[in-house]
Amino acid sequence: MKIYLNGKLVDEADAVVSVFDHGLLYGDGVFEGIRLYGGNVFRLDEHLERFEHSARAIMLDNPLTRTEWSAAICETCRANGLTDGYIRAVITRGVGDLGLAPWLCAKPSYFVIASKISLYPPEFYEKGLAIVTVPTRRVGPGAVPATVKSLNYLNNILAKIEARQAGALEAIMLNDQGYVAEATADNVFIVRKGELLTPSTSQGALKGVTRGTIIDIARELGIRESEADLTRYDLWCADECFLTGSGAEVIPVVKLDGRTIGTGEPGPVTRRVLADFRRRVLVEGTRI
Ligand code: PXG
Repeated sequence: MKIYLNGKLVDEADAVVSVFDHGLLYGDGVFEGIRLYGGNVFRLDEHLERFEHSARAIMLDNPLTRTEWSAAICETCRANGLTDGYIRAVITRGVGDLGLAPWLCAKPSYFVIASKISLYPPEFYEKGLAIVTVPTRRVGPGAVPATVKSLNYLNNILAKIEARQAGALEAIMLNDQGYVAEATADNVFIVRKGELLTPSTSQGALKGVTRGTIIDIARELGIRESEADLTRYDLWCADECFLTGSGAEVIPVVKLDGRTIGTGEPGPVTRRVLADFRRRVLVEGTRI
């Protein structure tokens, strides 16, 4: 596998970063997870905009322009002969001292990995997931904003472990006020009386690219949609529920905290948006 590292393509074995890199020492950096479908990078511009915003929010110099990132991502896909896969773009604060001081890191490190990802076994797209709410919370707006896709995923990782300990594949995370924020690497939607509802970013949700795609799909299909403050009760008593993310795409949720959601099977609105999402990823995108 070829990796794009600090401006050039190198062999995987040579794609190494220093133990003094602050991305490793402190989780000081940002990333994007992007999908490639049939030789098209899905919503690349939106991912790169979020990437820029994440970097700006943590005052991290972005070493490449949007055009340069786009070229680097496409080049890495081509170099690996990929037509379908998962792309990870990362910027770290770079190599520094054993102290927090980011200003002592001379220059950011940056890289692109183009590979494969498989998140949930296919049968769960048919029958839906049974998930749980976990104790670990999404951070509030007073900390690093949840809209920053930073290299520190420990809250989400703890949530994932807690879900697994409860026998579930995924978790609902609440914010510090107890409102539903999102899942560990996915946004959450419910359907209530035909309307799609999803938490706003101010409740601790990442501004997911897939979430944005679902909102676009809903508008095109004439399905009412809006952002809403949701509690666990709203999810338990929803007609339908599903999660969205670049990895998971659109995955139905049929049970939360032991309560069956709706009929206990993926519902009609979920199936409709899932089908349209799958159609759309094949026709939209940036040719590599
Ligand atoms: N919330 C969080 C916390 C995420 O990390 C999403 C929502 C969904 O956003 P997008 O833009 O993907 O619709 C994410 C995305 C991985 C992986 O490597 C993580 C994500 C996406 C793809 C793969 O586990 N997170």
